[in-house]
Amino acid sequence: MSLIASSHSTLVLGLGATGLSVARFLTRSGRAFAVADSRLAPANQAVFEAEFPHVSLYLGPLEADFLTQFSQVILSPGIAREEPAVAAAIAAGILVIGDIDLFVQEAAAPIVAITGSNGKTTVTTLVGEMAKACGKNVGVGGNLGVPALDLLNPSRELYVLELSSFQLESTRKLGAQVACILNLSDDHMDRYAAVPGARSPMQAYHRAKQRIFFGAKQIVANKDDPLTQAPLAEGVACVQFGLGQPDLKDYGVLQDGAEFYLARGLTPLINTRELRIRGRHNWANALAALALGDAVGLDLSHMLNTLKTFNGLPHRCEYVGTHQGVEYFNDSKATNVGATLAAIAGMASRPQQLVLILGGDGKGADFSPLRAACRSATTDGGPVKAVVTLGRDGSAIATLLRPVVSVEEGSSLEDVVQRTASLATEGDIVLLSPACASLDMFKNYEERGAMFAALVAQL
Ligand code: UMA
Ligand code: ADP
Repeated sequence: MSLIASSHSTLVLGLGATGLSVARFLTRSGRAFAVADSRLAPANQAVFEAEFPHVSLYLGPLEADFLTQFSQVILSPGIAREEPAVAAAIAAGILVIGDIDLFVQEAAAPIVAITGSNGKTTVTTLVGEMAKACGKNVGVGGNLGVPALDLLNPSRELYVLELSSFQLESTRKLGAQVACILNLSDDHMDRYAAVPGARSPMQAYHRAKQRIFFGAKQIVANKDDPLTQAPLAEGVACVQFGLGQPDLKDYGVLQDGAEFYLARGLTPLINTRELRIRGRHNWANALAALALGDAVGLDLSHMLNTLKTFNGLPHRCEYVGTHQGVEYFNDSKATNVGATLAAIAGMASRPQQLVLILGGDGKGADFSPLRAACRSATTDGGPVKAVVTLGRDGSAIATLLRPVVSVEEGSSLEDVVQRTASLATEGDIVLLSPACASLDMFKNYEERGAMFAALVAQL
């Protein structure tokens, strides 16, 4: 990659959804820039060339000598700061920031900032729906849906952003009105394997997530997960949520006989039976949404109405059909172990036994917590009747689980669905909750989930 036109001082690095949104933003702002991508033929090349015919595009392996010719680099989240050419540019004093930094400089309305290993999209969508129910002009996006810069509009009254650790790594000072890490468990350990100065990949991942608190005016933290607490919360209002009985002004769960209520302090707010989204992890998500909404002044009764009507999102413990008395659920968005543990716990509260589909690209995760969750219904009084594995890390998961539960290894998703149909009997549940990313076999988790639903429909 060599620099042909050296008149640019800003380089947009990466031509994905983020890169395009940055290019649009810089064009609107009248600022010159060039674009680069390490791939020789990125998928968005044609879109880019049609929309920005006069902007230079450099394709091919990244080189430090090239990056250091710019005064600032706007880095896409899919490229790590540890990538050698990027690390060299940072070491050489080049300003390397992300799209969220540009967003913050421009956004005039308060920001609700949400991160975590699981539940981000659910909580972000919920808070967005709550704000809409209150009549607010709200921009909802970030790591989900519309990239942050494409949400910018002077008429906005509120922004609700889902932020990934990849985005937060390159964000200097977010300054959110309220910021929250919902929970923290192993994810993206392959990306965080080699971060200089970190004791472990998990510590590097945690540090990236904690950047969400920089400049926050209020914090919402998960009482049940110490890693979600802000390190320097002094002088910053902090409200907690959790699944236990809440302290005054915090959010939690009150039990009255067989009934459970989401509550603030001693005040019950809503019976959990009134929620459409299922599972105790979704009680936690609803509590987080209430706390975040309250922090930006949303009206309680509108927020509670939203909880009563919000049906949840596709690919998250989504019911997709029944065949011969067996219910099939698509939780393809469970791309890490923590999400699968929550799905098993949620489903295990029902009397049915589970036939579980696991496997894909584990992103370097430790699968061992799955062993305790996958106790056999036949020999151990556990919730799982059988496991069928799939994909790159399927065999590793099969080897781990064989001592505790019956396991079969599938060769394709078609084969896996056929096997689950033979293993499950009337009254059982088949749950696709892979604990892995899909990218070894599918375009994305949506394609995996849609294919699963289609195969179930064909049974
Ligand atoms: N890539 C290259 N070379 C480049 C640039 C990118 O090989 O020069 C590769 C990356 O390694 C990655 C892919 O291209 O495999 C996409 O990277 P990107 O940074 O261009 O991604 P975008 O299309 O801009 O999408 C990103 C988020 N993707 C990632 O962080 C990987 C999207 O989240 C997000 O919706 C979008 O910005 C808008 O904000 C997706 C995601 O998977 C859904 N996020 C991860 C997650 O949720 O776990 C973090
Ligand atoms: P994210 O955007 O963080 O990936 P989603 O709301 O899309 O979160 O949910 C992703 C997966 O995590 C789904 O499989 C869902 O069932 C599960 N999940 C949702 N909320 C939680 C939670 N609070 N704790 C654990 N798992 C969760």
